[in-house]
Amino acid sequence: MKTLKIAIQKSGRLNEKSVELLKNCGLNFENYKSSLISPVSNFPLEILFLRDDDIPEYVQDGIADLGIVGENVIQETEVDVAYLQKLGFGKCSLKIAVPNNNQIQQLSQLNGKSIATTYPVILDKFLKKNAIQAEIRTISGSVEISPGLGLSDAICDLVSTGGTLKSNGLTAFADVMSSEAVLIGSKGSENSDLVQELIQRVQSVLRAKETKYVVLNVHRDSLPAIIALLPGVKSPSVVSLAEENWVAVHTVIPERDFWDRISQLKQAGAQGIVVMPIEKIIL
Ligand code: PRT
Ligand code: ZN
Repeated sequence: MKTLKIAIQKSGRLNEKSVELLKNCGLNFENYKSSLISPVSNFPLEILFLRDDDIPEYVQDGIADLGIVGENVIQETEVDVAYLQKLGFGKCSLKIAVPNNNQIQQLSQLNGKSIATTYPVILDKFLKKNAIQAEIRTISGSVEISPGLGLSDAICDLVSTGGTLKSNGLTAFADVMSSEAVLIGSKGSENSDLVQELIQRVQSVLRAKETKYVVLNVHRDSLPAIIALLPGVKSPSVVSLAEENWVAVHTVIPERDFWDRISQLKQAGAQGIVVMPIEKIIL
């Protein structure tokens, strides 16, 4: 059987979460910082540790069958790959920002101005789409200091907490793209059974992260009200308790509106609510 290869970031913001995701998929491998390649002992897969910028091309060229990388890097490198699954981590936005005291508040005011970025391809498309004629200054890092140094009027950079912009006296005023880590594959790789097996494992881990397992006790009289609060769950398990007329309800609740749902359940008579993480949900 062919051994698959998956490329992940060697070190940096996506490394830890990528390794954690693969381990949660039940894959056994050593995560030595020094090695470039690590075999998985219980699945026909090898893990390649690379710089994130190289991952899209490795996958496009089929050197790696799969990769985990930010959407921003995929768009910037303009590769032809298959998007297999959004992964919910590494979330950030590519934004245009200007010095706080600057009068620029609208895109049209960027006409004739210069913008420093490490994302010239994405920025160029964005400016063309919005009919803005601005000069793109491509630099390789520390974009946020360039207006202060007089190198550009504005910047276009990734933002997550906004702390970097703030501490450099910059304000974001336009969103160019939002990004998160995604699982990509070489074109056609999704037809492989092994790739499908891996995608299903990844999805079962992601699904589990989005939900919590909840067990609660309730008097039988309040049971219909409790069940009405659990839409989407066709038939929660209802187990009789030793105390007459009391039951335990087992169900799953989405992480999204978890606290609202729990307080509604309490108001409807739920007691002794126990919440547990779910490892995997296999459909
Ligand atoms: O060495 P290698 O080339 O592999 O890594 P790298 O240094 O190029 O990338 P790395 O590890 O910094 O980021 C990897 C990926 O993480 C990016 O391609 C994005 O998809 C994603 N990501 C998520 C981010 C951020 N959030 C982020 N905040 N990448 C970079 N930043 C930087 C940003 O450029 C700015 O300098 O963080 C600063 C802003 O952060 P805040 O929190 O202050 O807003
Ligand atoms: Zn990089």
